Amino acid sequence: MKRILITGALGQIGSELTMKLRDVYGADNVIATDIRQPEDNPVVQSGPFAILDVMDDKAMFELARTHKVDTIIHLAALLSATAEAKPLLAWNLNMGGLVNALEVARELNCKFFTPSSIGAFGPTTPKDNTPQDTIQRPTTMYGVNKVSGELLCDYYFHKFGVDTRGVRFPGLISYVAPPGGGTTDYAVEIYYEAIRRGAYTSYIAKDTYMDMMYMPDALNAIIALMEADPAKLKHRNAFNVTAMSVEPEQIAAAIRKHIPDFTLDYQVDPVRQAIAESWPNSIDASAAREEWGFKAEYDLEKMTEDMLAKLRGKLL
Ligand code: AKB
Repeated sequence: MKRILITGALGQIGSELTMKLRDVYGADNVIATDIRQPEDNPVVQSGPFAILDVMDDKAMFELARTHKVDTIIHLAALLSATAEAKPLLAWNLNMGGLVNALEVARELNCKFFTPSSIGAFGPTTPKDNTPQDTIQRPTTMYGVNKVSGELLCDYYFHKFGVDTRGVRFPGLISYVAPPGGGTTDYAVEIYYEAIRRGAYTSYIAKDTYMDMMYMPDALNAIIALMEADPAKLKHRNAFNVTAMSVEPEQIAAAIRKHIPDFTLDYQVDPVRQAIAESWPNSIDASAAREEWGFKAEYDLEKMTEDMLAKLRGKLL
């Protein structure tokens, strides 16, 4: 990766990935784009930035061509709960944006990364230690988009030779930019509310296990996969990656080691609970470990300590 175009650069992943890639590859070599341009944002201030609607294929092509990019990281997408509320918009944006970005990668011979998700699995998928290659019959629009996206990326690799790579991200926990419209967002909100008021009301029920990962591990995973020797990749779109499988009470217990009187109660949202129940409890990341050395540094305890320290600095 030498000159990189990022879509959705102001989202949860993009806000941190852009800064990290600018550190590693040089600020001028990372062209950040999003549909809005808030002037006071570090992503906008720290290097090249352009407004881009990913539905505008010509604008995307022109930006990539004029900046001579060799890598596209396509992040712009609606998350699971929003996609369930607006399924047609989700189909149009998630699939339309992806095919536009793949076409630009094909025409300009770019490497390509886009994230898939644990949402690409469904109720008939084996729930525990979900294998890399298994049944994928998701019952959400987001999941339908993610499976279709994985297949489309594989298609562009086999048919046109585009160097497409991806991971199935679990819920990502971060203190920089909030996620929006996801099912796993509770696992971020719980930390903010622990600092703000020492209490949280979870919309996900007790005992609902989902995979999670701290953002620094997610960023390292993207870079490691994109830098991996292609000869070693048996899979491409997309690798299971995870750092922990947790349910709300376990996060609360980890928080109580730092905030002893933290309280957790529940007001379950049936829509997001149903989505969570259709996803795996835990996924198997051994293919990612074997093929490109994936490794997560943060477990629940280490992540909780860092999240709370960073949020104290940010919110208090
Ligand atoms: C969501 O909850 O929609 C995302 C995801 C797991 O893909 N965080």
